[in-house]
Amino acid sequence: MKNFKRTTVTTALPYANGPIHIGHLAGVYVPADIYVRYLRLKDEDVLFIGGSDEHGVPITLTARKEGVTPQDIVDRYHNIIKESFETFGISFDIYSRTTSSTHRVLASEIFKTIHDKGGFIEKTSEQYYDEKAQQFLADRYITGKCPHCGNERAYGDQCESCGTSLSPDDLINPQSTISGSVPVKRETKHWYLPLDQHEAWLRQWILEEHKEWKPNVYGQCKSWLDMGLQPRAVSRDLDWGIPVPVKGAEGKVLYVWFDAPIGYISNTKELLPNDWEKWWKDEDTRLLHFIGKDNIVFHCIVFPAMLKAEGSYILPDNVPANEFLNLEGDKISTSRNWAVWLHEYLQEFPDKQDVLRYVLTANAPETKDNDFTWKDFQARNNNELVAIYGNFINRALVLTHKYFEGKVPEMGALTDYDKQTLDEFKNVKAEVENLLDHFKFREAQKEAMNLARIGNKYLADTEPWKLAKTDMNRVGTILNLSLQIAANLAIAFEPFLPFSSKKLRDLLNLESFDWNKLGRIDLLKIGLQLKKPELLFEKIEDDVIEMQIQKLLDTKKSNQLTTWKPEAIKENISFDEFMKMDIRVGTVLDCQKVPKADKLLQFRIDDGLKGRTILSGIAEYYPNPADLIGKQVLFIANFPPRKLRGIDSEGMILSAENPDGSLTVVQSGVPLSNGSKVV
Ligand code: B3M
Ligand code: ZN
Repeated sequence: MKNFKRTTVTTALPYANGPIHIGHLAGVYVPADIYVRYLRLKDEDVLFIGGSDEHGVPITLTARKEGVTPQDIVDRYHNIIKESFETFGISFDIYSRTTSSTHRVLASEIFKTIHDKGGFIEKTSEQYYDEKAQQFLADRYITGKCPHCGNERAYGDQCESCGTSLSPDDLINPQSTISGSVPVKRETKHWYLPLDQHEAWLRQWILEEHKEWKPNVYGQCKSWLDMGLQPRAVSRDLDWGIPVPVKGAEGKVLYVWFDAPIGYISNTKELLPNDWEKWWKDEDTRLLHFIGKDNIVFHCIVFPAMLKAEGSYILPDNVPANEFLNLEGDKISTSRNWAVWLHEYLQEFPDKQDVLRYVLTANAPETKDNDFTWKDFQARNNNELVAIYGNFINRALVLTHKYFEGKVPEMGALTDYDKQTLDEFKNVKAEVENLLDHFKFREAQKEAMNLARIGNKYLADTEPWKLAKTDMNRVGTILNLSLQIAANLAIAFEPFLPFSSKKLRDLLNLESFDWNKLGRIDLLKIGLQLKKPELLFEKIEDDVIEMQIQKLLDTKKSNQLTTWKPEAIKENISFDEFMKMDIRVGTVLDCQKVPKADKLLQFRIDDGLKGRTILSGIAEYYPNPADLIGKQVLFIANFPPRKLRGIDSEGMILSAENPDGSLTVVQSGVPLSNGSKVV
């Protein structure tokens, strides 16, 4: 690899259209933060850039729905998101936003430069226009019938019912969501980035010169390139965004995906007004984009083509994109509220940022989609952070306080076992480095945890508490070595678990702290006073986890209710067939569970005649069957009698099926005579 002088690290700019969740953190921000912290610990020159993406149609839709301005929406979410990142220790050098004036100016300048160099093509096409509202309609602003599934409220870009991607022209009976009127086609001019003209160098640059990119990234680029690139519109007819800065572009703004990646550069410029260029224009700078897999094409193909067309910028050296994180087996979804929101996590698990960071890295979706479950969260906390890392640190500190008044004891002669332990632990630095250098964060964290395992095992095997009566020199050596391992852990875990590392560093009074010291056993000087032990991690109890699981179950239930639709109607029947059925009204005289039959309820019904017994398989939905006594129900009276569990059942009680599959007995809402026919 080339020897770079500095590294610019960017993370995808989240849309300021909602808070962020664990999927964002796992896929983009935690890995990027680990990497940046690692470089900083090695004393390398690195800049970590983040910010909110504040343009685009969805933000205008949210604003319209709430009756506020798009600026109100982005102000609200920018601040929530920024705060979440800060609290989780995502150590940006700057977290700014694409509504900043610096950004507006720079994005316009870059557009103009490309424009003046002839880097765009202009094309006129027909698009839907709302004559009443006097504006062109973004795809999302048009609804109509989906040609695939018949859903009447499909959007111009997608049918949310069957998931098909659509274009507005596919919709049957299109309607404007702004005025409700039927939109008409009108000509409009737009600027396009002719990606087809960039294809040759992109092929060479990615497919030949960047074979080291992660297979998921390289593979996606290859399939885009193999399909052949098309010109892409970089302007839109919209009133929210950065105005297209050329003549004849009134009412048009830059497409959000044109301005958003420029946000990386403008945020750098905002931070370093006089010194930003070397981070973006110097060939000795290594540029890295951390993103999720849905953004690969924009970062590997579109943005590089923009930068190339502009002419003065460097291109990314790597784009370590991740796959997606699922939640308890289902895709994370904002609209279905299927997510663990960071601000909510912090309320429910205050000060446990590192636990989430740890679990998300341990399960990072680096090579395939992965699943977050609360049980796994609990297990990793209790069995790894508490039982291995925390336990080791606590024992080393407690024993030092017990036998040496909390002062680092002298190290005597090392035994073979000590040397063997040291050998194991000496490799850790090189291995963690190698893994981090290749963006293999989960493996790297596992390796750091191994260091804790080594320490934990060392203390368990040497049992210094048993030697205290006979050989204090030996106890001193064991504890010295253990404390040195603890100091190493504080360094090794700093990129992953910065809060715990800081705490551990304080406990150990560890002054000098950098990556290059990793692997050494002279980090703590003899006689150094340590602080009183404090737990690094706490056990998480079952009831806390059950509560989180219940919360998700509740969400699932309410989603089922809101997305539920009645089944399609069955085939027609004849009037005669209907007349054959004898449905009657009756009052429940008695209702109880049939002994030893989980599902059956036994009803005694007053049918206006001699009365009858009916069994019904609904016991699981009626924990208190007696509640039904006195209610008037409907039953099929001419159902052939049959024996169930030795009881004659004479008919069938009518129940309705609920969205969750449970059954409820249909009751008459008005008093009727028992035995009345339903016709
Ligand atoms: N806001 C999309 C997303 O959040 C977009 C990323 C922009 S990165 C320049 O997935
Ligand atoms: Zn559909």
